[in-house]
Amino acid sequence: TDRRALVAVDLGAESCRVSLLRWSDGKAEIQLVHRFLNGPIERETGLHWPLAKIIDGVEEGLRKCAPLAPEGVRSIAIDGWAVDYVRLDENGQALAEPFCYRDERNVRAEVELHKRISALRMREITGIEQLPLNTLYQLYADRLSGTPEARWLNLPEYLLARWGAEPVAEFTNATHTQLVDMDSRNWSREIFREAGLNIELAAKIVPPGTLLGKLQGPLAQLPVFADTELIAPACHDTASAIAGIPAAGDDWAYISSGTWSLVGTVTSLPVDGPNVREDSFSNLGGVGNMNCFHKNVNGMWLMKQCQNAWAALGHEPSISDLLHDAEHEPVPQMLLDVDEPDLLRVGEMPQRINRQLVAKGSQPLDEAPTNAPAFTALIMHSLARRYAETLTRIQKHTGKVIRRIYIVGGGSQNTFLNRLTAEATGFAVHRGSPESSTIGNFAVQLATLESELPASSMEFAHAVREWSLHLNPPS
Ligand code: LFR
Repeated sequence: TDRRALVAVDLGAESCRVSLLRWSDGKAEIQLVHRFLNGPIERETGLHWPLAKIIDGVEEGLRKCAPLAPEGVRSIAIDGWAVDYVRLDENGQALAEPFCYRDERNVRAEVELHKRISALRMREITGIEQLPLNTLYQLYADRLSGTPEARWLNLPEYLLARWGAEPVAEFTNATHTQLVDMDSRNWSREIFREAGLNIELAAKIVPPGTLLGKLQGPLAQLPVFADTELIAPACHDTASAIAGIPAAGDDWAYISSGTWSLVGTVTSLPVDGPNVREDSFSNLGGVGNMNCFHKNVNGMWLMKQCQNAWAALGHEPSISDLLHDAEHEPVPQMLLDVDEPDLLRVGEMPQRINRQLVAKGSQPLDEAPTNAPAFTALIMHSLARRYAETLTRIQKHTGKVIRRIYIVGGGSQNTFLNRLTAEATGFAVHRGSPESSTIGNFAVQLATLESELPASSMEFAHAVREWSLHLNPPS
């Protein structure tokens, strides 16, 4: 067997990671090689991602892998947050920095687009939660602003293409664009047509676990990268994180906890019906044709935005200190609606939170940065309650009996929130890996490289699960 190393890149809204998997005595060992901070940047044209910085950071990570893997690198795969995309010129070069999905332009695009195609019809076709951040509304916003149409790729697929991969739209990531027909599992001609978008400019959809060609360019000059495959993992980080959960049975739900909290459960088929639509749950593509039935709930975004506001006033307590102090705060009287659109926006988070409290007839919190623990407690209690409500709805819609929750992603380290979540839901909380996206990314690479082709999607899902069991340290 080929015992060369593997590389997984995981792009996060707050930080990006490059990890290396090497073999030692037949066992895979994962090491975080490079991590760099990320975040949306306010430019004159709106809220963007620093594309050049992301590219440089990933390249630096890949270069750092070289001396650590003298045996050579067999493959590289990239996952990241969904929906954002890079527009390309004829040579496949980026035309501009991608917009960040939180840019305000999507709000108007959503209103305008629904004059042409109803939210209900869109829901029937795609089966997903209608969020203004979805790629569809962003492409429509481009249209409204007179931006010339161009070929586009979601960000992880763009980076793969940049380093030599065939340009594709990986299925799990494509489902989050709100442009995919959930029955045909392909681009929806109807939605493209009604939105006046050119379907020819979207890339071909491929399943997670597709070989996309060899690494090319200057990096491929390094001997360790001389014969390295580029692989599409589940390019949607959440689908990767779910693939990285080592659970058996059918009685578990997940919370993929990072900037967002994705609260849901895996099903074999999409879950639909009028109540599901009303509740606005998503059916998103999962690895091996599985369906990720979940809802976007706000997450560590609330904390990060508060921390930014306090830092601007010179107050920079660590997150662990904040959580520790928050545990000793009294239980808040009034909880937040964490998913109110105002709390998904950038900046002034303590003020936004207080505006909501006042609108609900409650007292605002003291905004002095020294009162950060009270804000932290309010956020944590409010998230836990929202998780519990969401999980109740999930059981109703799926008919499943949930007994356990796997919490994965960076937020899984938050023992205060985990405790509140256990209390609010009554379920056993299992702490999965904080790097579950990376584990799922590697598991898909291994299933792709090691399986006898052609594997059915069931076999593929099974192989990925076996690998994710192997990669998750037993708890
Ligand atoms: C998590 C995530 C969510 C998606 C949001 C925006 O990182 O990918 O699944 O809804 O970011 O892309």
